[in-house]
Amino acid sequence: MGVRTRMTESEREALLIRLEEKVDDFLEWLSAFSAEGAGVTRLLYSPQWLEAQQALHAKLAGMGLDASFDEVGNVFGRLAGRKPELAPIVTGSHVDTVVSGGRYDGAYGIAAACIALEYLRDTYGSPIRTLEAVSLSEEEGSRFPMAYWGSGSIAGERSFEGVRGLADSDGVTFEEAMRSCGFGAGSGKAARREDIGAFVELHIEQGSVLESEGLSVGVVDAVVGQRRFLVRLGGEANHAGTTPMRMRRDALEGAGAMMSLLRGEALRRGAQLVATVGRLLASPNVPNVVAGEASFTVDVRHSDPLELERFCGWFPAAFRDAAESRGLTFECEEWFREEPAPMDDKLKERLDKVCEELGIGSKRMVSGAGHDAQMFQRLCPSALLFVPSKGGLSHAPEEFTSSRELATGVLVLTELLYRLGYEEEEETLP
Ligand code: HGY
Ligand code: MN
Ligand code: MN
Repeated sequence: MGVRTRMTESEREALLIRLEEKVDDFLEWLSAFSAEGAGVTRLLYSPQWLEAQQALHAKLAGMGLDASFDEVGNVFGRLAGRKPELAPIVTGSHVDTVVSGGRYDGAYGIAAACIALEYLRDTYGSPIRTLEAVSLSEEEGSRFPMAYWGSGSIAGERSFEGVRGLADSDGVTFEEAMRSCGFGAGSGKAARREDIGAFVELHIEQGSVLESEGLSVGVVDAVVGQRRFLVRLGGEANHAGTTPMRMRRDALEGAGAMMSLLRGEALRRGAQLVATVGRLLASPNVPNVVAGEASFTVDVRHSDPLELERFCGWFPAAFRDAAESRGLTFECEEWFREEPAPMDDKLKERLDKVCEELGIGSKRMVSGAGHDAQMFQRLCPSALLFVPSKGGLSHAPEEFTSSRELATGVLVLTELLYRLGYEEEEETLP
């Protein structure tokens, strides 16, 4: 019944060529909604973000889907099922990006969702069970010290209360930015949902496992756990020329020493543990002044919650010792925590089967990157599937996945949605 049994090899090849073109055009179009500079920058509630969400809303409506916003700015395109009483299947990803990111992270899952729903509707008409494409408002945590705002609001893991008082690096508050785009409490349809039957996210791998093994699809077993921290060091700003080395309280040098400690211990704890300092600020940040203040972020990940806990118990104590030996004040604040999230077993088995029947090379794998699917997994059975990233590169303008690899991912997603939406009548999924 699905893509495989319905198509000859040449028909499938023709479909893949069509999908290649559709995905490339969609990503080219969406990547234009970006701030100036290298790569794609589309931060939550920025002008580029708003233009993108409004354009996606219009595109979904133009495809004949029932397009809508919710109160936090998630955009949905709904393909109504013949049995509205059956729980809908939602598929999509996040529209926001990191600063100077690539054009695939998040955007690809949105493109795939739209293209899959359009293909299924045009080929098979209305599904039995409602299918929804979603462009989630935020996942990265790039603008405000909070992440998964879109999926977290749907899953009930984020709230307007929880973001009160947050501000970006320019001092713009979350509330101001959200209201400036017309969103916020009472602005429209509630974001919180409890009716979703299953969620499926298609995403680039952002690593090099699939490419190195020559495979087309990764079926994610689990998403690693994450902890994110902000470390603040206080020393004494002083003259770079007249302050003897032993009399300095140099916050920037202290930060450097702590980063070396972090790297050394992370290497010692094995490949599964990753620890990153992605943002470093120094003050007054001028060449001829010993830095009086420094702050930096720490991002730690592991698939084993115990290992994650152990490492995040170790580094603050080690940093405090390093600060004290330098006469620095030390503060360490955890602002983000996500536990490791296993994906739904039955959906994983379905995806294995789809890949096997379509003759597409796939494997089970752990995701080192966080994804919206791990938030939805708290709400409903969720699945996450990957396509290869060239050189394992991501969160950079050079991020790349070939058209054929992108199209193959869409084919697998479409087949899964066909089986869930057109073949399933049972009340419970998946
Ligand atoms: O940082 C991550 O893991 C994801 O790209 N937000
Ligand atoms: Mn992503
Ligand atoms: Mn990302």
